Amino acid sequence: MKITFKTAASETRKLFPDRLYIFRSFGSLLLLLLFFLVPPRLAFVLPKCESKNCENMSINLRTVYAFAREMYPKLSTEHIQYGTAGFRGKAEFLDSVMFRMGVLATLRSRFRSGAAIGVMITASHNPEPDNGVKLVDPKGEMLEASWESIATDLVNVSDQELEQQVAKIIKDNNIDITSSSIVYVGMDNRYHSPRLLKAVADGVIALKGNVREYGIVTTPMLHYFVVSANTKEAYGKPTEEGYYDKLITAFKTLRNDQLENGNYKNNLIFDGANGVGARKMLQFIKRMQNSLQVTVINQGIGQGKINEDCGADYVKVQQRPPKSMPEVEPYTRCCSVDGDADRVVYFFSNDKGEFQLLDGDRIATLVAGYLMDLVKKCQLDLRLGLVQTAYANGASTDYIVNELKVPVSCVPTGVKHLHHKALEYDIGVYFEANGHGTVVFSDHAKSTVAEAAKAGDKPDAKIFLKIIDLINETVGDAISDMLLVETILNHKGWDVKDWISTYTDLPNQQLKIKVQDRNVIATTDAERVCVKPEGLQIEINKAVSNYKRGRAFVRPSGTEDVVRVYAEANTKEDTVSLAHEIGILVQRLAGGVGPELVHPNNAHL
Ligand code: 16G
Ligand code: MG
Repeated sequence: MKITFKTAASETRKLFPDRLYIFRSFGSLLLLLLFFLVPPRLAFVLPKCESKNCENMSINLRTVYAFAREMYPKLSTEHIQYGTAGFRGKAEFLDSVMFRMGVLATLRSRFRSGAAIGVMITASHNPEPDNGVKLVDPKGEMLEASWESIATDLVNVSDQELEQQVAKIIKDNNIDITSSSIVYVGMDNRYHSPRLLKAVADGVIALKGNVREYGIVTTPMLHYFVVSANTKEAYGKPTEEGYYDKLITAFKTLRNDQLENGNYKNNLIFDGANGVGARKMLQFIKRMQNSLQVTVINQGIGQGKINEDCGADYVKVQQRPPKSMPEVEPYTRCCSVDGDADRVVYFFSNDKGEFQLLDGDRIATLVAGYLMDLVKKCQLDLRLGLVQTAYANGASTDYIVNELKVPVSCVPTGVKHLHHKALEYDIGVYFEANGHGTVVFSDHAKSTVAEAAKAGDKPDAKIFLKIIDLINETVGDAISDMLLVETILNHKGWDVKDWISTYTDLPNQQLKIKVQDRNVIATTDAERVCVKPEGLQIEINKAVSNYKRGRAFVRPSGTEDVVRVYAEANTKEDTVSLAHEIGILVQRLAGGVGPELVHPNNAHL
């Protein structure tokens, strides 16, 4: 078997000309030598390889331990868990985690008969000192749930136990360790990402796997590469240029020569969160030849830190514009993406200077309404459904049910739950309120649309086909979603005023409550009902019943050590009071720590 170890993309080199990198490559060479010299302890030798893509070889698991001990020792004994966003934490403790995830991705690739597996190094919307890692399965989905616990066990064993643990994974999953494998690795633009990428690559090498490094890319780009490779390029070319080409060709065709239409103006402010999204947007601009006029702010050049006072999470949670906003006319369309560009939200200021948010729910309703129209215009027999989480604003759900008349379902937080549910429809639109989402089309839907387009008598079917091309189905993709929103607004001749007037959001508020152990909270019914601790839901119901259009729920966070509270009601004042009441209930009944919550109206007392 060939061992390929491509160097990181030149972009990365330019940005991070660090000697450590060279030193570490040298270190890897030494360890590779060791690979062949150490006496085998746990060696898997298969006399004959069934696969065409591999040669007779032995894998010496001692190498995994040797790499770990010499280069990626485990520095922390704190137990960490593979959650909705993979592993996340302070970058200085992640080297050993990354190395082990390189090992695991190789095993996973072999388990999935040599299909490409992705490893993305990013901490998304977290602050700059954090980093993280998540694995991408062959069809572009998040790592299968049963392997999340395998990943958790693998990163938590000591260096001494590592060799044994890897052997256990191989045995338990009946993995042909000599078969071919390929791991695709990408990273965001945090300064520690290249170091961590090297650790992942070394994990792959320790098992004689193949690795392809994509350098600095957005999370959705990496998903796209994985799916493109595994579909033998039916989805697209698994290169950065292939990605731009696919989206831009579809976007330009859909726009045609009509750059402005009705109230739609061809200008957009794009907040790149000082992350990789800004960098890639600049690449898009170069290639789009003004079919969309974009001004990129928070480009990540100079002092700006990733996600600091900017980006989709900041704009959504703080309900205010990001830093570095230029003076713009009221109602100018603006959007913000997060640090790894898999979320997007829109916003603008009205003529009173008030901030207005168009979040994931708004994008979902815009997209679902538009696709529903296309289905009707083309007279296609396709089932369209929309998937939301409990965080979706009640007004958006009412609008979907009563106005759009689209079936809607609610699932627990986390992309994998939404994605999974969306696959049940011919056309599944899914979005979290935080701007994370996309559309998935069944094979049946794609072939139905393609046939209609071929028939030639339905111009809308041709548009529909290009819309499918414009969407990155593999996962929420901020840039693809943004191009889709721009296309729909352009086709409808809408500005932000038209868009926001479709329905009126209910005021809503979120709180974070610190408790001794957030796992004392257990929920059911897509996190809308709390079943533990006993009695809490009864109290929540009582509180909610006092507020007109009141709704509230509590859930343990999957990414932070807190319990999250969500409340909405008819007025801002009611929402604040309801959120406060629920927060107090959590503190009292679920082991709150720290001082009791103060009602904002009494904060000055
Ligand atoms: C992760 C999820 C995101 C979810 C968020 C909730 C993925 C790829 N990301 O970032 O979808 O909204 O967690 O965080 O699934 P929380 O559990 O801390 O509220
Ligand atoms: Mg993200």
